[in-house]
Amino acid sequence: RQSRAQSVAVLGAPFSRGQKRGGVEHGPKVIRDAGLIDRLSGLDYSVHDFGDLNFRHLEKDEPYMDVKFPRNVGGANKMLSSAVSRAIGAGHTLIMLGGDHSLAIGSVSGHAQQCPDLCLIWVDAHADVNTPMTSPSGNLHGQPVAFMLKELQDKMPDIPGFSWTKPFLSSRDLVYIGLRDVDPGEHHILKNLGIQYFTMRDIDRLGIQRVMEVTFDHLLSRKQRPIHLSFDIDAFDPSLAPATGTPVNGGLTYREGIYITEEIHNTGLLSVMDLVEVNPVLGANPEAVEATASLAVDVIASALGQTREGAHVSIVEIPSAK
Ligand code: B3U
Ligand code: MN
Ligand code: MN
Repeated sequence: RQSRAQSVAVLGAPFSRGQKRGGVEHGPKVIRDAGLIDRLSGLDYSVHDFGDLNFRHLEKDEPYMDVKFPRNVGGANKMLSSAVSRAIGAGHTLIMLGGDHSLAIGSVSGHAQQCPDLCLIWVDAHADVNTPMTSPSGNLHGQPVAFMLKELQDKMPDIPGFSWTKPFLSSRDLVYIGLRDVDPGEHHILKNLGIQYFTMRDIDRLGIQRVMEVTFDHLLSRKQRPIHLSFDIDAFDPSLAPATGTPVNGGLTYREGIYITEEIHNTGLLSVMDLVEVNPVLGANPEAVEATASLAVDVIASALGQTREGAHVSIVEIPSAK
């Protein structure tokens, strides 16, 4: 099919310093082990697995104010940003496998270097828009969006490790879906900047179909432009995605999650997708880890065009009986 991007790149980012729990750096491995590459190849893409980035660990990395591991997070994201920019420049649709959600700083900024008019759909239980001053934890995976937003520029201190990046996104170019654990400072930012967001309560009220309609209306009605989908696996209900660092009850059902990615695929505009926060160490047993990783593969495949109704791209004719 002519309208489909023919080439998908997969890039692993085994990184966990955006939060305190070890194990999320193994996300890329368990998602690949759950069959990601074969699933994407089966969708008639040419799949380029770029492997995993090799992040340098910096021993000396004192907290800055309360911000943990600023130089490690900054350095990893700088490296990721250029890798994403290169892949998009080469014409691939890119799947970035985390790692924790601080990696979105590099992923979205690298994407924006090539596509300055991109819009961002953030699917997450959390808003991840704390500034270093509002953050209750000091964890950078709760702050990536604050690094991107132009409107927060003068609220952000100069954090060591981040001199390479500048805010590049307007608050009107961002939509959240799935929120249910928002800190007071974050809520103030959402309201004050007039950011479009859909909490789980909004999904209860409107239904996921209407939520996606309003999302695209908000982001695409003036012009068609590349979509960056940043998907935190903890957007799903913990019964479906138990192997993650900060599960919150009352999350997306399987069908709501898949509907989101199906609709994003149907726009024909998906350019980069992050899939983050799968932490195999936090699964209660191997089954919990496999369920979470296999859900990650399902939601990626769906974003790239796997349908529930099936498809017959490789079948030209009904096989003849004679
Ligand atoms: N909002 C809290 C908790 C949190 C954010 N993102 C995750 N957890 N995964 C914070 O630390 O900023
Ligand atoms: Mn997140
Ligand atoms: Mn989250």
